[in-house]
Amino acid sequence: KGYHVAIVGATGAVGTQMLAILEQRQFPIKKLTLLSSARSAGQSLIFKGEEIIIQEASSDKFKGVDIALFSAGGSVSKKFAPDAVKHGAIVIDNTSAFRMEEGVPLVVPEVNESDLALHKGIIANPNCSTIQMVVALEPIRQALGLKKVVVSTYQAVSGAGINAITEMKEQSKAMLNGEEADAKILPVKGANRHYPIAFNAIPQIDDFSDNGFTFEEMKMMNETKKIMHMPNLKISATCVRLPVETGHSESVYIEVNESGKSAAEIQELLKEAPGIVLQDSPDEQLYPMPSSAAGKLEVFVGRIRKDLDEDNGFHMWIVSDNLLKGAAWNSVQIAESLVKLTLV
Ligand code: 11C
Repeated sequence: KGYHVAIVGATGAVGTQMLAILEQRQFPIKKLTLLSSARSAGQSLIFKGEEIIIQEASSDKFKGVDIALFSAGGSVSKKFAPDAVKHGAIVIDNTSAFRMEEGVPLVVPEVNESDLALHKGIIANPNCSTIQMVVALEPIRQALGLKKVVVSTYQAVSGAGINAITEMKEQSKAMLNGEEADAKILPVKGANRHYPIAFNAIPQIDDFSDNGFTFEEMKMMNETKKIMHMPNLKISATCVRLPVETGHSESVYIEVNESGKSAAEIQELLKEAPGIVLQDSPDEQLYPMPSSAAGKLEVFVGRIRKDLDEDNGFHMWIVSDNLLKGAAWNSVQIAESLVKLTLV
């Protein structure tokens, strides 16, 4: 009883978390297929105490698969996701390959679960920094309307993969020993220049587009509009990488439609909202931090303040585990929604 689930990119930073979450949530699985590049094929991972050998991904491996969770980079998704769909699988894709395609639902269950019904085989999982922000914004939009969003991110290195974490740790050791730090990965693998992330802050995540925004910033802006069904939302993003292992943080300024609201009213809205933990008590120095959010499924919100000049303006601080709610958990949550809505 249950579903045949495949994970593509099983050994990656997100893939290993997918495996853990499927087990933790007791997702109904009758068979689990783990796929990867040729490099990791032959290795094994443990699921529910059982060793599963990882196989090299190829089109025929999707025969009989009900749900395929992809997290092996956009090019792998582009190559294999259509094949998986042809073989009858529903693809939940954690890459940016199909997110902005018309007809592909881009889903955060707390916000737009009903979009799942429109799927034609592929469902896209949004970018991690987008997901945690829309979870916090949606209850506010529903109650007060949303006019404008200005976000600055403080993103963890695990967003760039396991090798980026290793690089940060090696750079830190080297610098503490008075040696030069070697940088090969960040800000972007194929870039002309690399900078150490240890003891640093890098205002570049992904490549630059022609308008001066990076693709990470463009993703946050475009994906938010699509998920929230607000094509005319005024939104701008600045994305920055910090030497934090896991947990993205965001400073978010919003303007709502309704005037005369207080920070306490925003707190009340978020306290009751799904997937959110309010951590907002300055007297007790209680606020979200990556160190306390890492390993948790929820989105943590605090530092809610009313702007001093703009009556409709509010500031807040949003933190979540970028590998869990930002990736693996949101993907598995989509799978759970598909089961609940009998769409699989
Ligand atoms: C980062 N947000 O932190 C990126 C990683 O589009 O799924 C995820 C990129 C994506 O580097």
